[in-house]
Amino acid sequence: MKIRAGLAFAIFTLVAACGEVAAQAPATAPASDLAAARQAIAAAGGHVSTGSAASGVNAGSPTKCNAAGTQFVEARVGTVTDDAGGTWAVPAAVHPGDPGTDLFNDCTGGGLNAGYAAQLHTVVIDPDGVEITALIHGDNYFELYVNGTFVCRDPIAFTPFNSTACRFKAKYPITYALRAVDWEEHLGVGMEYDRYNVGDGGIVAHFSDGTTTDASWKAETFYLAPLDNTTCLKIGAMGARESSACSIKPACASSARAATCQAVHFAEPADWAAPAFNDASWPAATVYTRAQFGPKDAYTKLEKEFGDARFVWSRNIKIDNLVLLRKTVAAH
Ligand SMILES: [Ca+2]
Ligand SMILES: [Ca+2]
Ligand SMILES: [Ca+2]
Repeated sequence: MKIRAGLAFAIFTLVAACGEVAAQAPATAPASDLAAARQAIAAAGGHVSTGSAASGVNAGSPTKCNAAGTQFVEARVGTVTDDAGGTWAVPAAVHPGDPGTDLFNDCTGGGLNAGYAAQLHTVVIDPDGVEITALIHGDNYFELYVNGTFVCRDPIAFTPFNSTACRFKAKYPITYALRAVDWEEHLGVGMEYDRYNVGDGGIVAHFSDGTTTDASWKAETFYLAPLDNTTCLKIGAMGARESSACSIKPACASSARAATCQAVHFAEPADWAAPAFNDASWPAATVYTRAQFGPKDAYTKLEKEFGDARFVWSRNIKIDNLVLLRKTVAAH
């Protein structure tokens, strides 16, 4: 989500690679390649920032867990400025709405919530529609929109991993839209933990009308980081973002060089979740294997409920950090 700011100039800081054991040489590219990549990204509506946000604010998530022993990291949202002076919430601004019903929450809940079905409430989108329950597990954060209307959001945007159920009433054709975020601790450069790990994303969802996440969904990325530079990002003929060539271990991914990491931002279309939104230019969702996704208890303890729903994301599960996914179901 783009917030307008006054004109500013990004300062590119070169950080000396001293004191790092087995450090990689900083990735470089010919100036003409760098300029061409910037031009292609700008033509597609993309913006580039360098380095991390100075600070962040809580992202509507817990500030601590009740139980000790959980892998808790507070979810915070920061702001970075791109090289044209625009500002961006990183990794993403969050919707302030309903956090749904816990399926699994070992932070502020008691772990597996076997009685979730009795605790659901219905978000009425179309009064003459059908009642559908969604089960969703995202690494790390999701928002669900149905027929353009917000239904629920993930109550824990970072860690520990959790899963959520939401119920709604909607009329076919139904447009399902998931806003998914791989959260980060080093805001603006796509990394987590003291070791500056390049985190990965992924989401799996099962709807009680039989709809599940799979390769029939569309998925496009809106925030990519960390990048040594932007030459790895290819822009397709219709503006689709292809980041498969972007290294999942960029040379800037360390405490010593994180200030040189770059990120690419695209504004989320205001109507992206609406049935009428044209997603023809969006690529198909990429399905990831169980080994690639590495599901935790929040999924594995509910594996039967998730059925044959697949783990999906856009084309780079590490570098693509804010992914919008859509699928329209004609009728049932
Ligand atoms: Ca979560
Ligand atoms: Ca993650
Ligand atoms: Ca990531």
